[in-house]
Amino acid sequence: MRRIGLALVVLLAPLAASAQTLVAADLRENQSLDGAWHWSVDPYRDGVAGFHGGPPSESTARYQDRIQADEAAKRPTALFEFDMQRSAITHLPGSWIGHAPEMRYYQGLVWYQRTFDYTPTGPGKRVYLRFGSADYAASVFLNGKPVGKHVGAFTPFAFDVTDRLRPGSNQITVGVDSARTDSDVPPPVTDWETYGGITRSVRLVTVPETFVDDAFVRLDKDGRIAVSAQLLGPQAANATIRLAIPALGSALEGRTDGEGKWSASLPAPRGLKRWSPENPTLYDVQITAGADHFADRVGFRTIEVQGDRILLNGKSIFLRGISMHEEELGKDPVRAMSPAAARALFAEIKQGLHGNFVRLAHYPHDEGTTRLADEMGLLVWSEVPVYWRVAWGNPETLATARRMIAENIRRDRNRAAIVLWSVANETPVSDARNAFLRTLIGDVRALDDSRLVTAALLSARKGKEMRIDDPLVNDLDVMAINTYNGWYSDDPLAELPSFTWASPVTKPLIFSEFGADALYGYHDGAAAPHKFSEEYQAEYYRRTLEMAAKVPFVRGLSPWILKDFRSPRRQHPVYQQGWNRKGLISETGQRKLAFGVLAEEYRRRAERTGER
Ligand code: GCB
Repeated sequence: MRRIGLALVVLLAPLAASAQTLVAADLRENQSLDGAWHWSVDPYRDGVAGFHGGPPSESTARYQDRIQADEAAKRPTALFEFDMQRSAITHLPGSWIGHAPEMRYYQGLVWYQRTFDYTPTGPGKRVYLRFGSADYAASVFLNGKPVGKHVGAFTPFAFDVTDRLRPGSNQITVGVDSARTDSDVPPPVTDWETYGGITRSVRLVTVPETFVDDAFVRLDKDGRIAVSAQLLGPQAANATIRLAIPALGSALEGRTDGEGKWSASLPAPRGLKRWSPENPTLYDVQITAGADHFADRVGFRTIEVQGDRILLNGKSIFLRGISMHEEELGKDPVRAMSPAAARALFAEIKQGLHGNFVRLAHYPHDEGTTRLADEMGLLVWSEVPVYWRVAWGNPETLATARRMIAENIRRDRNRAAIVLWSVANETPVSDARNAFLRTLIGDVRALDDSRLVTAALLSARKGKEMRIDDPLVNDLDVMAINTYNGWYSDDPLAELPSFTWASPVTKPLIFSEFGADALYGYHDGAAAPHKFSEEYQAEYYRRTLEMAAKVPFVRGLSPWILKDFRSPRRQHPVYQQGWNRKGLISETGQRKLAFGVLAEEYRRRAERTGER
């Protein structure tokens, strides 16, 4: 059990509601709670437990439903050692590392509070309080009462608060704790910044009492449009339910089973325009059940593997990609990835690099980002932060990873752009790790049989022979390898093209990472340029691309990385200053020389395959 967990879970146990994902909640009727919130730092977690354990005292429990100043005026002897209503104000979503200079390296508990007005929508409705995500563990209180808790930084969660809301002013308090232990996912050491706090939108979402909680609509392997829906609520069982795609003239009607589930399919109409990066056609999809009208925008395409090729809509495709963290452009990012911020980065990939693919590393990104990929026509690799030193033998860790992967897939499986679910990144082979990852792979396949499963693996090396000798390749559809010869090794760059790759199976391979740091503006005109210069990075790209072009089963590339990103591990005072400099653009968006090298490679590839 995590540190803040214990006291809080005990406190919440009788009242905690289980969290719902609420698929396509961003398109439902909602009241945004983004904007101004008070915040208060609580490094010793006094708001969670008293100093001898047990519940916190009145003087420290931040979530009490009262105005401290009024209370203090009424009771001269009342003691409060906090005052949320007079604490500093910030704008959410966005990590606390930008709230104040002293918060820059803070990892721990922070409390947030705001009030909002609520007008009851009448009977027959339910209201959910939904967070896009909170990093890492969040405990939510409404009008002084606990409503639930969520662990994991990158997936949404929603609590039914219908009975907790009151007409007029309501008070919401959230304790967010960013500290992670070795049994968390990801564990404490990563190569990116922990953006503690509420980094995605908070909304009140109103639905009818019985509503479509989950709906998965896709083109299945047999070329049929398939739907699987789940109703929730008192009328969920044996209910009439309809699917309509008006622009295609398609409609289906059926009945849910005793558990509120409905699955059906219909032949894809002739007029269906398949989704692709060149023609990212999306259709309005509606599901009606009782009083509920569920809406989503869905693209239809197939993705499959044949031998060592990847087929999109039955046609072989090469993934011209790049990796990306969830970090907006600018000198002081706070992981506030608005649609505009995501669009600016995607434009660099689509128009700048002539790319058709993005690896959204190393965790689920904002749902607005994956929606944008659907709209702009960028194929997506989506992953969970099962990264480096995971506690493979710990059943709680496995449970966390399984929940994360399920939350991610449920949230996003209507996004045609997503073609690959990845279960892990750079995890050394062991029996415990293999078993852990096989469980995740099984979960992915059970939740979504319309996409490909991959994982970024390590490779073995003997001289210039590179081998993929990870038993997990047998379980994956697509192999992926991160390779850094010439950066983390001192191989001369001129030798990289003569490296060879051998695979134990006939499957497509993606080089899911390769890269070299370069400080924008640092030039080295020497014949053998130094590491960290733009020239070294450009030459590294030329030579690595040459090598990749010689491997016949390479079907995609997502080099590391589009933009320089914050990483506390990277402290070279001249070149890094807390940033991983492997970006093709700097943190403020200036293109380095290597950007042009990759853009030219992708332009030529796209021209050759007639994809532009
Ligand atoms: C990797 C990791 C990535 C790092 C990168 C690097 O292999 O997957 O998270 O940031 O290397 O820059 O070393």
